[in-house]
Amino acid sequence: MKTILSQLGLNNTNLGSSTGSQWFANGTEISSYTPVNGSLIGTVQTTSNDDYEKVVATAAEAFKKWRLVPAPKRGDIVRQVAEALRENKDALGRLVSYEMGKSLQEGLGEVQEMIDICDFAVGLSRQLYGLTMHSERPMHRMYEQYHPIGIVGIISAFNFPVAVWSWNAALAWVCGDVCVWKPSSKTPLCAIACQNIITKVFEKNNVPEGVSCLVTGNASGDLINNDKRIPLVSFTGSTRIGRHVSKTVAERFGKTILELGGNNAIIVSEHSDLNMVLVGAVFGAVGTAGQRCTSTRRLIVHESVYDKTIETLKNAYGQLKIGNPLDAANHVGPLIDTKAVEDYLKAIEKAKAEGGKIVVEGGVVEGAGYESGCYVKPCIIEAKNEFEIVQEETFAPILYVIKYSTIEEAIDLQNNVPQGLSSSIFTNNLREAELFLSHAGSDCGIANVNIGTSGAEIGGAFGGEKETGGGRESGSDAWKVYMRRQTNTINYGTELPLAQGINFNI
Ligand code: UN1
Repeated sequence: MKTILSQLGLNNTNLGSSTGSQWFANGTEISSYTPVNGSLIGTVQTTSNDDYEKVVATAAEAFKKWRLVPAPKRGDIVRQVAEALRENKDALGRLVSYEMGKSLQEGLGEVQEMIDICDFAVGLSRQLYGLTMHSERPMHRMYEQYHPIGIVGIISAFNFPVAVWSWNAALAWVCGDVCVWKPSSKTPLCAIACQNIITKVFEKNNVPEGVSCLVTGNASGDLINNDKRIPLVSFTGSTRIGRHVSKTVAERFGKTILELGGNNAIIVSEHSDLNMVLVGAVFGAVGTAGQRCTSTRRLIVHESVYDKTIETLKNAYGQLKIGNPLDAANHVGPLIDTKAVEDYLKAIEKAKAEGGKIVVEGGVVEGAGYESGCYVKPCIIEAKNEFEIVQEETFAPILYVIKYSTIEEAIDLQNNVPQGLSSSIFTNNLREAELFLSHAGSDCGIANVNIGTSGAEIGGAFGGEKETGGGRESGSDAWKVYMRRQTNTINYGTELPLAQGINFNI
């Protein structure tokens, strides 16, 4: 790990506020411990109010220059960011795995998502299309343009410590915006490593100081939320904090992109291919130790295949290896910290108290190799959808299994939670699949057929409805939120006819 940390420019003590080449350090210190073995990886000096001022003032100046760089040129720089990420994929993937605790495969996958979104953004930099419209008046032309919006505040979560930032930053940069990133205080080193990678590329291209900024420490989050100089805040995290971010930013008429909790379900139809269900459901429930927004939390199973599905799952869970996520033999790594372990244990107790039946026993794993106290057993509980605990998102590998009889009932159960991020159905029945995707089907931002709930590709817009917050990031036309839209009407005639046929004679 030592060589990896030095390759990524990380020391024992790191500065946590940056505008690019410049770093500031006047704040308090936070320590980053790995959940892998509980040891200290390094400390970070967080952002003081003064540091924050310097960062945002530099970002505001940088925006004035960056917005004038032609979009395809900005895209070319993002292309080089993708190259730098390719070179650092292994090191950064390992750091993600070590600091956050996800398996190395998933750590590498996360860096791949960063590369993919950069590639996407490069193409986008030659598009950013607006429409042209036909004017109702003679010798008039109408069209719309998308202009850069300004400073984008990005507040990201520990579970995807690098990818979610890149979804925002890569798009924002090609759109002509500058970014101020506040990463999770649980994974600050991943953020500093990214800033180091970016800075090298930006310096080489004489990108103005302040196009990519970093602030750390939880106080910085609220400074961003309240900052009128920041027209857009993209927040990923819990519904509870998201509600606060949403209100605070709305109060000053800022815009938000909210990616909040999920309570994602897979419907297992009697017409499904159970082998496929197995991979989708088990990866969905235990991947990233159940700490993805898209993790599978509920399995809604048709009564005719219920017992068989449970048996198959039990067998699969019996094979799962829990342990050091950097060891490729292990499937399940640790939770992020011991507080998350407490929440996991409480959720299991609550499910039992509400009448849940344990199918696969949970618990904390102890002994050699598990000294951090963060390793837990993925568990399965038979439950009812209306249980209070089933209605909540617990960021841990707990899978609730629920029985259904008709497809309409299954869709109702799937929709009947406060969150609306990801959903899926496993079926080979065309009618069921189409019903699930129809207006009367899943109410989520993501609805899949014969694919699990997690592992979305970057090409689609990512996000969800209801308490998930309604934001969309990543692919499709999610870029539009990072720009301000302007409608332009041009009169190239010699008369000034008014719209709506209004006569105004003077
Ligand atoms: C998240 O958990 O915040 O779809 C993002 C997925 C990943 C992204 C998850 N591509 O599971």
